[in-house]
Amino acid sequence: MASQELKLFGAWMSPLSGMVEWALKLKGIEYEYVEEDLQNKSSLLLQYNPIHKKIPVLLHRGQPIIESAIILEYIDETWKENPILPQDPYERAVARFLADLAQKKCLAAIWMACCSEKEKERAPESSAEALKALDEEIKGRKFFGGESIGYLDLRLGWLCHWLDVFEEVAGIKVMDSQKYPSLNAWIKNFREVPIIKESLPARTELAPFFHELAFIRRF
Ligand SMILES: N[C@@H](CCC(=O)N[C@@H](CS)C(=O)NCC(=O)O)C(=O)O
Repeated sequence: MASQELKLFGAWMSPLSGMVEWALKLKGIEYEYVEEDLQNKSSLLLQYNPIHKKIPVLLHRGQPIIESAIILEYIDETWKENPILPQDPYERAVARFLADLAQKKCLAAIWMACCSEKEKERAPESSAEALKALDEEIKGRKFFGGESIGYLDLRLGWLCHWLDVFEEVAGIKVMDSQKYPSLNAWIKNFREVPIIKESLPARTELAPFFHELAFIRRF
């Protein structure tokens, strides 16, 4: 496909635009990447996502698709090669549930803890429920998708690189490798997948960026 038919508006530090890129690469789809400055959003981003004004936005044949989880499903439905979502409806439901649980109970909680002293106490307990469920789910498997990465692996991509940065920024620890050994093994396996490994932003750039962003949000 000609790349002008498919454009991704993303940002280098975002695990969500990273996730969309991983999905496109896994499927071998050509696309044009447009880096957004989130402090000074382009008129195109505001035009394509006027409600949330956020990345990622996928533009396919001039039509914008918004919300990273919806984009992931759109990609899977549009390009059938290397399926991302489980074929079984029950497995699909479980994968969607766990991805949302982790995002709401862990990612959102740790980010709030980065920005507010009060939230620091709440984040470990809130995260524990989600991390335990994921640890149970991945037990005995290399990836959530089986032998290769799939929907839940992609949706949990932030766990393998960003969680540790947010823990540093918040000054708390929620990921305990003793408590969640299977999930911890998954993090190592996932990071080793070439498409993921090659694309992870440098931690030396990610950490200062989120330290500064959290500092601004605190005031
Ligand atoms: N629910 C949205 C969240 C998107 C989101 O929060 N994007 C962030 C970057 S990771 C953003 O664009 N932030 C800019 C802003 O909030 O102004 C999704 O999953 O796509």
